[in-house]
Amino acid sequence: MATLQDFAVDVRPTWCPGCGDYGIWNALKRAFVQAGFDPEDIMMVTGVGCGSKMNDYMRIGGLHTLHGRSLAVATGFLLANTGRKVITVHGDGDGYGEGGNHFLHTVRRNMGFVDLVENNQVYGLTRGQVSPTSRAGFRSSTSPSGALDRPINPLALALSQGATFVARGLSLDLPQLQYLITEALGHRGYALIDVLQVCVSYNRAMSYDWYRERAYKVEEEEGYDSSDQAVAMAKALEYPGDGRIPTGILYRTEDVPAYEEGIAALSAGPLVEQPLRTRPIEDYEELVREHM
Ligand SMILES: Cc1ncc(C[n+]2csc(CCOP(=O)(O)OP(=O)(O)O)c2C)c(N)n1
Ligand SMILES: [Mg+2]
Repeated sequence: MATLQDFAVDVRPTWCPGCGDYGIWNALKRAFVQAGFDPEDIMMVTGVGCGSKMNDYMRIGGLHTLHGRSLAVATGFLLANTGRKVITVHGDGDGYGEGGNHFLHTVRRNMGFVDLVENNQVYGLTRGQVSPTSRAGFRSSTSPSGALDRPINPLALALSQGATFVARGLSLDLPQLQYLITEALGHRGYALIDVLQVCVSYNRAMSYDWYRERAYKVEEEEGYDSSDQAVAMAKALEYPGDGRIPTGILYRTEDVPAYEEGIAALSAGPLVEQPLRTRPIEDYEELVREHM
C-alpha cells in the first residue's frame, strides 16, 4: 500500500504563496493513497497554465500537453491503456475555453476518466486576463472596463450533455476535496470536479473569505438526492449567480457504461498489452498497388 511519501518528488512548485493549487495538490495525493493507487497506476494529463504544472510536482505518470488539449490526449491514452487510472488536471481557461469543444464531446461520450478543473476564474499563468468563467464586469488587462461576456456554467453544461458525475469542490476545503477526488476515482465513466480555486495574484476579490461566506455542502442539506438530474441542474444554476455556492457531489449515476466499455477490441485487455499483429510485407505491397 503506497503512502503519501511515495508520491513526493524533490521539485518545489512555482505557484505563488497562498495559491489554491497547493490545496488541490495535497488533496490529489491524499486521494490517490486513500483510493489505494500506487504512483505507477496513475496517468495525469495536463494542459498549459499554472494548475497544469501539477504533474511535475508528484511521482506519477504524466503527460503535459498543449493548451486546451488534455481531454483529447487523455482519451487517446485511455483507449490504448485501459489498465491505468487516467486523470486530467487543468485550468478553467484550458478546460472550458481553449478546450471547450473537447469538454462537450468528452462528457457526452462518458469517457472513463476524472477531469479536475482548477477554476480560479482567470488566466493565471499569463498574468490575469479574463477567462470563460470570469464573472461579468471582471476587470483585467483584456477587459479594462469590465468583462462584457457572461460566465460559462460548466456544471450545468455538463449535466445538459448527460454527464454521469458532476461535483464542485473548493481549493480551501481539503477534506471535502479529498473525498470528491476519491469518489471520482471510483466512478465508472467521466467524472467532472470543478474546483473553485483562490488566485491570490489576479483574482483577489474572490478571496478565501469570499468563498467561505457563500459556499455550502449539498450533502448537508436534508434529503438531497444526488441521483436526481433535475435537482442537480437547479443546484448547478445557483452558481455563477448572485447568491450561494453549492459544493459536493451534485449528481452521480453508475448506470451508464463508460465509452471504452463498448469497444470490442478491449475485451481482450488493454491494447498496449495485446500482441502486436504484423502482416507480411506482400499484404502491404498489395495495398499500395490497389490504392496508388
Ligand atoms: C493555443 C494557446 N493559446 C494561448 C496560450 C497562452 N496561454 C498559456 S496559459 C494560458 C491561460 C491559462 O489559464 P488557465 O487554463 O485558466 O490556467 P491557470 O494559469 O489559471 O491555472 C494561456 C492563454 C497557449 N499556450 N496556447
Ligand atoms: Mg485559470
